[in-house]
Amino acid sequence: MSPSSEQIKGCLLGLALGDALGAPYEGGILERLLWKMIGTTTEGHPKWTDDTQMTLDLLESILEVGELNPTHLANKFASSYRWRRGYGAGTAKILKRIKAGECFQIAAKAIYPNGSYGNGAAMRSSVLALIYPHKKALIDATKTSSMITHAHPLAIEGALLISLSTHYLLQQLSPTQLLAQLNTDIHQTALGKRLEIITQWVVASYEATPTEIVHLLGNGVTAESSCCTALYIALAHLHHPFEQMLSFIIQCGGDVDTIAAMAGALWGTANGFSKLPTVMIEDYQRLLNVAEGVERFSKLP
Ligand code: RVK
Ligand code: MG
Ligand code: MG
Repeated sequence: MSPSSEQIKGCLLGLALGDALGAPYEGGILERLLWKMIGTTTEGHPKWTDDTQMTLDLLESILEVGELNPTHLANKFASSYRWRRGYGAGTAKILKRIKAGECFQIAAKAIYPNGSYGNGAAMRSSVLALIYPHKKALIDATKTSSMITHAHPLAIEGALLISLSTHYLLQQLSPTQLLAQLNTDIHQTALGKRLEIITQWVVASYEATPTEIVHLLGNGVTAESSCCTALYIALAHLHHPFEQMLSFIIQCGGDVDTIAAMAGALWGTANGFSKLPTVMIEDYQRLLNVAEGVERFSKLP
């Protein structure tokens, strides 16, 4: 079944809101000072970062071509790159190499020989569940779109963890059912161990504190230290307001924009667009237009 308009807009706008509203709290004092200077549009709206930019690139590339074409997507990622969006250092180098003409297969392993294990593939993967309703196709698309910048197995499994979680939320699985499914989907030990912790907390209806979350799941820029964090926080806040989830993520600190983008996409998918806060952020209308494009695309025979 195709996702509803509420689910599509909820996922994309939830991601962008998490990113834009989380960005001022990301990183240390220097990052925050810089974002204070460059993180607002001329109309006074919060700007989003690389998380939303790469998600828009991914959707716009699929809508333009009619399918996921990794070469087209790699070029789109490269031409959208601007340092002001706060890209990870490795991804920035890869995108510059692609822009200079190197093929993405070589560029993706030019910085780290096994590829990046950052969370940059996971942060953009939730929306693939809106395009690919069948699990096998979703897994293939998640791997293909991740490999362009994040070839490391941990980054790819982090991306799968987020895209498959979105898939299960679209099917309205409960948190316990979702985690039971994910436990059979995820094979990387580092993520599997964290999934076990989340499952114990959810099954026992235990509300973990920010200190416990940071200590046991992480709040960093790697897929390993952020994907399970975002998933747990989203599941723990499914029946609470978006703003409450966001302030919890801010308390956890670290890579706030990306944890909020991933959790925001999951929360928005489960609760729908109408439940999101009505806060204006950069290019709000463009985000809605892309969501409408996805809705038309998902209804095509
Ligand atoms: C602040 C060694 C590796 C590695 C490997 C480390 C922005 C590097 C975005 C690298 C995202 C960092 C976030 C991030 C990440 C990765 N060996 N070290 N194989 N793989 N690292 O550059 O696109 O927020 O220190 O690929 O994943 O919003 O700089 O970036 O939240 O992890 O940065 O990995 O974005 P990158 P990314
Ligand atoms: Mg970012
Ligand atoms: Mg980030």
